[in-house]
Amino acid sequence: MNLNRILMALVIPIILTQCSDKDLSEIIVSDAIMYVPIEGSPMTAGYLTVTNRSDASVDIEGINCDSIMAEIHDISSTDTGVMKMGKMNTYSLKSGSRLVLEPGGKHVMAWGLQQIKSEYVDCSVLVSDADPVKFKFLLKDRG
Ligand SMILES: [Cu+2]
Repeated sequence: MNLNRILMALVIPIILTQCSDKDLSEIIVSDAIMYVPIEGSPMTAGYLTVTNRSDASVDIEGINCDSIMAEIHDISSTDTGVMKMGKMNTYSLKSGSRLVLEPGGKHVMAWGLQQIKSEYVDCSVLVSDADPVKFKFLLKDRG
């Protein structure tokens, strides 16, 4: 995982904000990268940061991508120390705080990327009682 962290640090952050009069335009997605799947693998992982610059808490409910299937996953360990992952429950993101998805922790799991030939994948973070926050994952090869 160390190599992944080094690669993450080298990626130029992509900050995509939406032009909107709503306060929730202050939900910012940054550093969104997704790894191209290893050959023969149906799935891959993506990482991003969601920052809440609005004055209110917001509930992050998940993710939706136009061309692939994706879920936000959380990691937990059982009593016997076995790591498990599953779909993240609704996450309350307080005003002024960040939700960081990074290797070894919460992450985006994606399926169906094999056919994608473009450099980016269009996705949205789903926020309760608000429009989805659109952003683009930059596709990266695993180094
Ligand atoms: Cu996962």
